[in-house]
Amino acid sequence: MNTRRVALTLLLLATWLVSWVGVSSAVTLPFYDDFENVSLGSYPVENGWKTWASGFTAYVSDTQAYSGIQSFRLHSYSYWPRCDFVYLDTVTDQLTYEVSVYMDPVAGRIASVGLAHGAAYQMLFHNSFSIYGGDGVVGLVYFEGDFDSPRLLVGEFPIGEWITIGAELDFATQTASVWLNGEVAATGVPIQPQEFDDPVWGHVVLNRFAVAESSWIGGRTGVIYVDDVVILDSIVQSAVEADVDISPAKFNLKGRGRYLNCHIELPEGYSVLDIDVASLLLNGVVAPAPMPVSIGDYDYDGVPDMTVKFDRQAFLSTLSPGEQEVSVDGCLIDTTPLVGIDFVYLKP
Ligand SMILES: [Ca+2]
Ligand SMILES: [Ca+2]
Repeated sequence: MNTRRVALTLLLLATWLVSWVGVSSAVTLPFYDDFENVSLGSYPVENGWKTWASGFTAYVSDTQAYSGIQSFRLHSYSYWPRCDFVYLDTVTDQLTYEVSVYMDPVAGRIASVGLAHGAAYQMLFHNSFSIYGGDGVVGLVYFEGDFDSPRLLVGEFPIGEWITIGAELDFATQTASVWLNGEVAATGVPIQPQEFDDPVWGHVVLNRFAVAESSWIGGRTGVIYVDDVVILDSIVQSAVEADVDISPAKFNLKGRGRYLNCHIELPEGYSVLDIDVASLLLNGVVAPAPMPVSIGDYDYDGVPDMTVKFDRQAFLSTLSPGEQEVSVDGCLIDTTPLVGIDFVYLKP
């Protein structure tokens, strides 16, 4: 089964997890919010969130959490939804979002998650998920893309459990892949373009990402919790896992040698000739030395490897004494991400 887990990929690319809000009112992409940095009981304004429909309340709570101990709690009011959003600083040709949602276990709940635009008193969702509490036991998740296509049943889930929903929107082809709890439910789903003319609302630009509790319809109120919001200005490609061997494997601060060797093998179906050498980083910061790479089979296992040289001192400055994991990441020439790890020892 094809799977997607943006959050896991993000952990591998952890360097920018703090790229929150700039001085403008829009959030920069990639955007990530786990609501752990917000004071309990406060509105997450510092992370870029804005209120569209005030419902009853919205604040960061520790009643439920998907990550850490806090999440964003939205509570609708009778006859009035609760809707909160972030402005996106750019509307790109590709956009991925993933969100974890917990719905309060009462029948009849409705939540919306996705791109949106504000019109009159409503926030209209597009390329978005609708989550229904159903009978309070089994919930249903739908995705709604372009206006002409029927909504898509993404899957069911047990009420009382967190779900993680996500979509990769490719505006160039006007199609999406959507998933629930890491399982891809559909690909090639027709979607609305990032800008279009609506017969009622005029020119619409999908530059907001919104979440809403909407079971206010009919005078009820409801609660949802939202956590681990991820918005990327690209489509996440599954990374190629490289087999990495750093030599030497033991380092001494007083040791000699200007360079170290990093041997990289790729899984079957990939060629080391396709590695974008300039994209490689050791421990997220050390770029390859300006030396030619070599292709061979240094470990005689029949699998071709590429040997890339890195500056030894620059690498040592990223180490701490003892045994430790070292990361290698980068991409192939076609931009497919590449990740790998090895272990080295630094003599204390
Ligand atoms: Ca959290
Ligand atoms: Ca080899």
